[in-house]
Amino acid sequence: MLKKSPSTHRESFKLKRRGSWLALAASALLAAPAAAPVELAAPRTFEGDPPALAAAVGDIDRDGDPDVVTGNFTADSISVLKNDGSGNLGAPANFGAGESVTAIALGDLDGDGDLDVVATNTFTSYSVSVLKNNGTGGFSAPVAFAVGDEPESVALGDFDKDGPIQV
Ligand SMILES: [Ca+2]
Ligand SMILES: [Ca+2]
Ligand SMILES: [Ca+2]
Ligand SMILES: [Ca+2]
Repeated sequence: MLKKSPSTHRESFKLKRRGSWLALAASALLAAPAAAPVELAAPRTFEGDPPALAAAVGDIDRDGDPDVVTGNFTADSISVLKNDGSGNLGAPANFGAGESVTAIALGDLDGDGDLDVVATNTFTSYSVSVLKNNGTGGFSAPVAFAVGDEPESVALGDFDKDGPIQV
């Protein structure tokens, strides 16, 4: 019976390894051509309903591209700036969101598939307001829920793991 000597075995193992390293290097080169220049476009500015203290990104109108929502402290509102699909944002559509918005979060609170907005109301209200998405990026009047002193941030999650999202 022919038996491979340990050294031959090691040689073939080395060769196999070298082969896979070469393949790896080749695929890395193919995946990221070193000569491709990275160009950053000049920043563009889109305005909400100033001053906007908070911003969140999500596909508000469910057309596949990410839109921007701002929370507007002085205007007591949120602004929805829809993405035209090429990274340009449209004029802000403003929706009342309760007094002195300092933070916002997006999530499907009512489980109908679209992103709703939760906004914190801070200056005198100490509440969070929920604005429901009508499916195309329009929002209902805010419904406020009292919370503790001066909420300055908000997070959404299914804290009790029963499906629906809590604030
Ligand atoms: Ca969108
Ligand atoms: Ca769009
Ligand atoms: Ca929803
Ligand atoms: Ca909805």
